Amino acid sequence: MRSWTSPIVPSLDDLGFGRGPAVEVHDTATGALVTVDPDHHARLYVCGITPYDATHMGHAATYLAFDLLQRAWLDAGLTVTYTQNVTDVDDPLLERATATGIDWAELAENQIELFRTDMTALRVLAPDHYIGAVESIDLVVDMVGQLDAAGAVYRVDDDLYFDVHADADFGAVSGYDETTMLQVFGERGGDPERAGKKHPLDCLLWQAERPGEPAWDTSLGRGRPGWHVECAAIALEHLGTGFDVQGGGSDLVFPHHEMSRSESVVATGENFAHSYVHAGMVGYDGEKMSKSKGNLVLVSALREAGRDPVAIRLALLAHHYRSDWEWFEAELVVAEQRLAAWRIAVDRPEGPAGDDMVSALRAALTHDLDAPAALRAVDQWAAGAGHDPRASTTVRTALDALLGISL
Ligand code: 5CA
Ligand code: ZN
Repeated sequence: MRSWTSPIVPSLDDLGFGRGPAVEVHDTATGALVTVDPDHHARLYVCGITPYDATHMGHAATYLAFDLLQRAWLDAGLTVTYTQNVTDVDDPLLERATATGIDWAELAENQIELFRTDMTALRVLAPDHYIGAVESIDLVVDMVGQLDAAGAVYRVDDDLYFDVHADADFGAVSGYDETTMLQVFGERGGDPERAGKKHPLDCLLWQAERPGEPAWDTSLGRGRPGWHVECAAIALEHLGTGFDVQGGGSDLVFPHHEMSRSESVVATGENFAHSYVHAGMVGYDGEKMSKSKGNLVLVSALREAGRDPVAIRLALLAHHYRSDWEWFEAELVVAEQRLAAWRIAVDRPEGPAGDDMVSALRAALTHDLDAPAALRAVDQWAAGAGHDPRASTTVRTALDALLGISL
């Protein structure tokens, strides 16, 4: 489906700063910082929205984390291929459509469009491949066929299930023990108690048509794709096996990324992603911000209230991407003040040389995307005095290139 338009990323190399260092990020599967220094071409997959209540600050924070990763890669001289999906048919979307009396496809289209507008306003880099589940049904059918050929598919009534233990390394992403897996699976869309399954953790690949729900005629029967295989099939088609980073919020570690990885490994016999990178959860009113809890702060509502999207972006950047944190209105006020101070500082005809700040920004961001440390380095530059007439150009370029902040 149509993506949105990326902002132009200026080059620090063009200003004589050379290339930034290789990028290190935290990999959930190994629990270690790993250098993501692919051979000149980085391939990234980030799990996209389920379009029924976009875009809250938690979504925005997650997409911003992977925006920083891409900016650090670009600064290091890599080209990036970025794929993101849209879960444009799934239980929560259909439930919301039924509850509100809006056609599910129309609800999805409206929310996807709102998401595109929010991402554009926040200057988030657009995916090269922005792919919906509905337009990927053939891919899913093919992948279920590959899994079937590997002997990893079985039927419960007319639904098709993946035998997770067909993958000897099932559990490699989360590292959870079985008790934890069972509990989390039940909480996050799984069906551990369904009778007829070979193992309670086995997950749905294809769901046969239910009355009143959308369904597609395929060789698997009339029905719709399961969630995990959707992302697996889209990632493999648009990035190939062994891509660099599978990303999303930490709520997707298990079962979603675990299952997608196992399905891909069993279907292809090859590695799925090299690293699994997860953003922390943003809360509000003492709970995880989520559509189901209804405690949302929407980017579009803040924009409509006249808040500067650059300040919204800056407020999100004040938190390390891996931390869990809670949104407070006061954060936006602090960000607006910070932005005003930076704008005054770059409007000076001359200022302290920006070279140290560029080095500090690069060091912070290539070390597990430490945006808060990067912001402190800019604060320090803005508070200083000096006589470099190029300072403003350097700082504007660095902030735009590495943080996506245009002053
Ligand atoms: N469509 C699936 C992924 S395939 C999905 O999880 N959609 S979502 O709309 O619920 O979330 C979209 C993205 O935002 C996911 O990467 C998810 O991990 C992330 N996310 C959801 N809620 C939060 C939150 N409160 N804080 C941070 N990130 C969140
Ligand atoms: Zn996904």
